[in-house]
Parts: sequence; C-alpha cells; structure tokens
Amino acid sequence: MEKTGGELSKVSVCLSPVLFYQYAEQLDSDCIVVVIDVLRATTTIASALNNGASGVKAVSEVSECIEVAAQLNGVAGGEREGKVAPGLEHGNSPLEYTRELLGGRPLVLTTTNGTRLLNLAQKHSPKQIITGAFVNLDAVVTHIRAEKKLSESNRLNVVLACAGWRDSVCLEDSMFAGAVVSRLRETGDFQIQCDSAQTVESLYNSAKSDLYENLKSASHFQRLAKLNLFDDLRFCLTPSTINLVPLFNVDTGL
Ligand code: 3SL
Repeated sequence: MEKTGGELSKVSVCLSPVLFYQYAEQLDSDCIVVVIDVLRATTTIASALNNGASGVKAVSEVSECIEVAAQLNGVAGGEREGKVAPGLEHGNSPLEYTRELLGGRPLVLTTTNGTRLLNLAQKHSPKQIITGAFVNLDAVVTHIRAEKKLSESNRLNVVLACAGWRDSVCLEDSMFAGAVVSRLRETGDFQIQCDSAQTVESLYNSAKSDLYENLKSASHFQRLAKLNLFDDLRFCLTPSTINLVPLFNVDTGL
C-alpha cells in the first residue's frame, strides 16, 4: 500500500532570506530549519566545531563580535566582502579554525549573509535550527531522518533556508538544498512542498558528478577565486568530510 500525501513529511526550500517570511508560517512545533551558507559560513561553523570549538555564536556586527568573544573567552572571527573583517584578526575560512587556534574555546562569528540568516531564523522560533553545508551533508540527512522518527506525529516538516548573497539566490546554496531534497525523497518519507524544492533538486542532479567544476561559474565562487581562496573552495565543495550537525541553541545561540 502506498503512503498518502497526508502521512508524509514536507520539504520546502527558501531560496533567499528575503523570502523567509513566506515560510515562517510553517514553523510549527514539527518543523526544523536548516540554515545553508555553503560558501562559507555554515562550512566554517561545522569545521570549527569539528576542531573542538565549544560552540559557535553568530552575531551581526564586528563590535558585538569583539565584545561577546571577550565575555566568553572565545575567538572572534568574521568577514566583510570575503576578507577578514576590519577590526578582527580572523576571517571566515573553514581552514583557519584549527584545534590549536580554538583550544576548546567558542568561536564568535560575524559574516555578511550566513550569520544574518541564522539570527533571522531564530526570531521565528522553529522547533529546531541546524546548519548545513556540503561538508556535513550525510550528517544533516541522518539527523533529519532521526528527528522525524523521534517526533510524536512521526512527521517533520523541513525548511531548507539558503543564505544567498545579499538577498540574491546563490547556486551553491541552492545545490546543497537540492542534495538534501534528493536524499530525503529517496527515503520515501518526504514529499516536496514547493516549486523551489523541485528546481534545486534538478539543479543538484545536473551538477553532482563534479560540484567543484560545475560551480566555477557561480558568482560567489568567482568572488572567492579572485581572493585566491581555492583551498577554501575545494574544502567547502567536498561532500561529507565532517560528521556532525551544528544545532542552534535558541536561548544562548551557542
Ligand atoms: O556571507 C557570508 O556569510 C560568508 O559566508 C561570505 S564569505 O564566503 O565569507 O565571503
């Protein structure tokens, strides 16, 4: 017997923060939001946690970043226009946050798009906010499936929220959302909720054979390539090298 649509969990894709308000209505108690900024904020968050950071706090301004890092005895980092933000010593490279630098301390991070979307999602208080990027693709899919099993109704609605670049759609975030849509649909337990989910799944399927090569034309790839950040690009576009899921604590942000 086939499952009817009513029993399936739903997956939606929000392509830009400017559209997030449309998805906010779905953020009920059975909803999880995945914040996505493949280049590079959510890759950096996964990398810092994987290298022993005790947490990552996302803040909007550089001054706040310095202040909060001092309060928490943490490391302050962030970018503006892809470069180390003026006033900070560390940027937004996932390769920068080594075990030695972090020493088990929290990272306080400010970026142009990724941390902004994290804070926006938090204002709408979904059941759970996690972050996703290609580096933790497998872990994100496994986590969502486990959360679905745990939910009382055995149903979990998923909003894949792309940070984009200054409210514009970005290929790399869309493709990661497409990868998650594709993997969840394969399970037979999730159904697509909007045309954007259908679009990003096709996009991902057309590019998955070589993400690095197929994303070379993406505007943010080119922005980072101009800064010679090829090691970062390679790291960010290599799937499933990190087996953890950053979970946003709605009270502390850590
Ligand atoms: O905008 C962001 O949140 C950053 O990830 C952009 S950058 O890749 O660090 O330039």
